[in-house]
Amino acid sequence: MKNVWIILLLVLSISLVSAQQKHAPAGFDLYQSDISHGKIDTIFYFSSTVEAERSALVYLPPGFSPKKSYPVLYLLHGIGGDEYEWLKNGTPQIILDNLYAQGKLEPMLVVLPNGRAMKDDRASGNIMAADKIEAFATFQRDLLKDLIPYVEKNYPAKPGQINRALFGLSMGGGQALNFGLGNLDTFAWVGGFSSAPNTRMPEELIPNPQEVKDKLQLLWISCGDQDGLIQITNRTHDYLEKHQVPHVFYIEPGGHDFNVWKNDLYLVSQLLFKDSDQDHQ
Ligand code: FER
Repeated sequence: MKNVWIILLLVLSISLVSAQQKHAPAGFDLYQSDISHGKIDTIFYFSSTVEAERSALVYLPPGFSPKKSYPVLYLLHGIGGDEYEWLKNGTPQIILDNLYAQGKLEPMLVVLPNGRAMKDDRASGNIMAADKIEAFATFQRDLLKDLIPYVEKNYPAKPGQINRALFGLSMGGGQALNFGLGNLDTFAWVGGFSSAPNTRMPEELIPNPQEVKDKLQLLWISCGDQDGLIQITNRTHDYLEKHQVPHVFYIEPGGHDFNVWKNDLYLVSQLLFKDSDQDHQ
């Protein structure tokens, strides 16, 4: 009988340690041929915002069935990227396939949009040009009025705020925080990875802390400890802490690159669309 208790205690302590693990294990982003794989669609939607046809990618989970319905994660790219950036450099399809194989994810659709809402939305020429930066702000309207309605009409997406997540890296992190916190009736799961200077100042971003507390399931802000933009994540965190808004604040080893963002996706994806119990930091 004593042995049973010792074994139980051991199992409990191991699971507690692994629950606190804050870094993806080796191999999390390596393709495995012997598991089920998701599928990537390219979609074309008419944007009334840009007055042009625009493209985005949709990753469907392994075992996807049009007879089921799924919550949706919108995952945004950075200033030098487009709808292919995550796929090429972050391999979300591999990271998520591996997590699905381990039963660690709630099945979801992942939409990879182009967050530069203008006619020429390629990351060419001067990516810092004023009109291109402006297009990252314009994308809010495209996302809300054009892309989300297209996705929800053409895919078996579960409707409602509770079934929409908005995350992004750098410029996309700023977009996710600005648009997500500015539209609390549309998104319930919001976060920025290494968010860029397009992130609104905290007082503007969260004018009503109580509403964020009431409406969000998850608010995540993370950044690499060697990232020159860390001050933006820190200032957001300081404000959230001051106003006692629950959020995950995660400073991890690394710079402004996909080593950090892949790890963020690995961690965040496991929290989405599940009962949340946010860290109070
Ligand atoms: C800036 C520095 C970085 C800026 C944007 C970025 C708009 C974005 C970086 C990225 O998306 O990786 O001053 O201003």
